[in-house]
Amino acid sequence: MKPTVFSVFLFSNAFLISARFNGYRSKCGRLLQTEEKIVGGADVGYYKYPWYAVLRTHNTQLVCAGSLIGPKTVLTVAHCYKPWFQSVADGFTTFEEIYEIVLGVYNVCISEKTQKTFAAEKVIIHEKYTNGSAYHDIALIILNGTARDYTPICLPKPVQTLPSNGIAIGFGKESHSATMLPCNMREVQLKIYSDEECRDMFQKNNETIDEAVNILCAGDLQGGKDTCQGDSGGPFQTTDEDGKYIVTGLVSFGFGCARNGTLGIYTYVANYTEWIEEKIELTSSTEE
Ligand code: 4AZ
Repeated sequence: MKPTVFSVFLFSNAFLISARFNGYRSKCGRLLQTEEKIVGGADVGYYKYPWYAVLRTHNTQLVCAGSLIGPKTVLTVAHCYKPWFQSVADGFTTFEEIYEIVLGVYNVCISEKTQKTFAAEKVIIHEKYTNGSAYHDIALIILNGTARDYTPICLPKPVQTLPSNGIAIGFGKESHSATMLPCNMREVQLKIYSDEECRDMFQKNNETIDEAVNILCAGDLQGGKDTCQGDSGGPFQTTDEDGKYIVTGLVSFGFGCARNGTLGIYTYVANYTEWIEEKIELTSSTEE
């Protein structure tokens, strides 16, 4: 009996591995059209990034964002839930009830044919995130339906070689003082700074950072290029050697927006790849 059991086990394992390799997530990181636009704080021009998820409270405009990483999984930041921590603790609401999740968005002000709205079946906030903390700013949303029609963005490998630039996308404010959000998705190319430059930037802004390893600093020390309010949770993307898009960072916080001498702070996703995989596996066996 034993050899049979053993071979069945091997077979099922091999099957799982090949399903993983050929599955939905292996097609990650491809733009909808190959046409490329010039970046630098500009309208992306067309429905281009299929993994971008808009998080909005019911019947209001966009509040936060996320990235589709699996057929039912959206990656976002924990601080998008921060205003509701007390209401959830008091039993007035649940994290799941707060946002509706819209995929297929280029113009957030209209109802586009490509758009589809989901509800959250489950929200998983990083266990080490504490209300108001700058660290472990990461969360997962399990959707109430499958989003297989939308291409996910690729997750970084746990050990990632960083290029010198990345691209942030979103519907956030176009300046710190702006009162309106743009309708069309915008993108900006940002420089990636070293941990040392990042620590230095914190110090110069009279802040300290003890866990710089889990964050990434990107932007432009000269000012003028940054993410801002409304961009939170969205991806800071880099491309790999095949041109596939990777969610290298998550828009987390900053010192105002685009100010000279400041950089934007992004959750460094590579350090959470295992956390993400573990949560996805626990949530669903059909994720791939
Ligand atoms: C915000 O308020 C925010 N410049 C997000 C990102 C940055 C600043 C503020 C980075 O959600």
